[in-house]
Amino acid sequence: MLKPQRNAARETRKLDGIWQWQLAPTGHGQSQQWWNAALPQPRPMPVPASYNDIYPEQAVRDHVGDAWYQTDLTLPRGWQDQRVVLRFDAATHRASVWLDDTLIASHEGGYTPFEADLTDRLQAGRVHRLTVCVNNELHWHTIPPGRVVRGPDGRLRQQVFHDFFNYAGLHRSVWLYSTPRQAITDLTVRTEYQGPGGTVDVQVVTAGDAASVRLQLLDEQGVCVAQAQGAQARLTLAQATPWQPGKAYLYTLQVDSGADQYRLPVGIRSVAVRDGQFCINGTPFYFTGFGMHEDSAIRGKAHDAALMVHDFALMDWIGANSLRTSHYPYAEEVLEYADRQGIVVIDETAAVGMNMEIARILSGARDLPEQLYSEAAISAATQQTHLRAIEELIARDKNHPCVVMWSLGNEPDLRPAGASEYFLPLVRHARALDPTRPMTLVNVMMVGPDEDCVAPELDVLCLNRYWGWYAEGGDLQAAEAMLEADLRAWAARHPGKPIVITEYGADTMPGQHSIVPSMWSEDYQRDLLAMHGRVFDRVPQVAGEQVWNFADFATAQGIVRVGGNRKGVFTRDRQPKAAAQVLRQRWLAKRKA
Ligand code: GCB
Repeated sequence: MLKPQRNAARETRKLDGIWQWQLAPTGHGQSQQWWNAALPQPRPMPVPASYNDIYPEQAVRDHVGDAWYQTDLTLPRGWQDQRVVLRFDAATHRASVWLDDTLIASHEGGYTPFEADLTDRLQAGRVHRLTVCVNNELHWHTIPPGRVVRGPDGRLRQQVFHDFFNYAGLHRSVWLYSTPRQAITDLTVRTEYQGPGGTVDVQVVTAGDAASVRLQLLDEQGVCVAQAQGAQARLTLAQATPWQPGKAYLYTLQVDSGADQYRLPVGIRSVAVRDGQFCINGTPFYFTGFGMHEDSAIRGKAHDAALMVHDFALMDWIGANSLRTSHYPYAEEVLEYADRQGIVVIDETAAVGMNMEIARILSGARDLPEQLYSEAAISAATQQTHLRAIEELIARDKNHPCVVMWSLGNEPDLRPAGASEYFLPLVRHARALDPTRPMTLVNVMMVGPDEDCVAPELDVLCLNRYWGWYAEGGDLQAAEAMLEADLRAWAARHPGKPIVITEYGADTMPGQHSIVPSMWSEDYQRDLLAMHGRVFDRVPQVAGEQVWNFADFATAQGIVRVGGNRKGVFTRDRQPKAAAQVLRQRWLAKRKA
């Protein structure tokens, strides 16, 4: 799916700003047909934003159900003869959209875009009413899964099985954009770098005449270095400048179909797993960086350009070369920026929380179903939602050079019966959609190397490890031995597969100090991360380290969280904890090596 853009053939208009907004129980507004008129008792709500922290009210923060949004929509001058599309970059977790009294779109999944074609629906000079109902409920068949229960006082409560706050709303931009009627509707590029040359395979989907499509590849100076005619072509460069981690080079693919145009940044690079190493452009790559979250005060999960640029600057400062979009697809702007900055991305679906042991701890629920993979829990319906989530992720992000691996999910329990029947078809489907990128499914500590039934099908073993925190807490000496034995067992069981530690860390209260190893202190986090670095250096199969987490982030309330998850190397307002300096020394040294 192509991101809207402005060029000689296309226009864009963002509908971001202050919308009318009102909460309602699930289905209440539908039964009263709230799209037919102004919302009954609206309040102002910024878009994009999570609505949860905008008003200081528990009923808003912990709302379970629908959130209605409304604004005006007019056809911009000069768009009458164009194809006109309305696009939501993200509505969490699902949405229905009405133009005046007509339902024009519905979408499931909180972190990928969806569109409605409004061609010939908008009348010049008329003010149309745009109404959106966003629902935040998570159930067993949704991605991520969750459960809505009724509390003793009769109110609904959302139980989440994952460790981040269930922020909801219109999290990303809303666009109206125009294209010519014979539009370019999709574009796929696949690149290979074989120094000094490279290739760019292009496939264009257009409603117009495919034969008249003209492709030009421009270098950063705007000089055309390769061209071809037709909707499918290979562009070959005898001399190519590769896209490299920390040293991004972006060509521009200019597609001209006669009627329509599109300009796509293209990084020429190869990704492959070879001889147990993760190779970018044929050179072994070692991941340094973080599992992140889209999370900040007040705006919650909304995309914010200032925060993003600042976060990337902090990553550069600390020597990070990569991030994982834990635990859902991030805003496309993040991937575009990573493309430009040369930051390597592991791109993850929102499949997090398929694990009863963790769900019990995080949700406090004592009556969860006994069988994880069953009709009562993670079922064939969940698998269908998951499949669509994978399709939408790949459709959106396939052209980003920064994306070097797909992560199909985080920490599912793979021990119970039904796990391989659930996951293996997903791995195979994802591979068919994109055979060019390695595939992973992030492993949880409790599933050992012999129990992980999906690992044999994966290219890279991504392991989340909490030695020194959830196990051997406070005892770094024991943790060091356990971690090393653990990694060596994985290396022995799965030779030839690179291991990336995608999580390790310790909750840390800034300002807390201790001379002897003490959990929650800054000193403990610093020493725990340093200990992990020593172990990683001793296990040759380790191909990367991503600390959990970049910054402190909001979670549901509970007895294991103090004002959220505190494993950030930075605080939620992006101040460094003591561990930041230790990581910086290690990663800058690796960057130089
Ligand atoms: C994990 C999860 C992550 C949690 C983290 C923690 O294994 O993948 O979502 O936030 O542990 O801090 O417990």
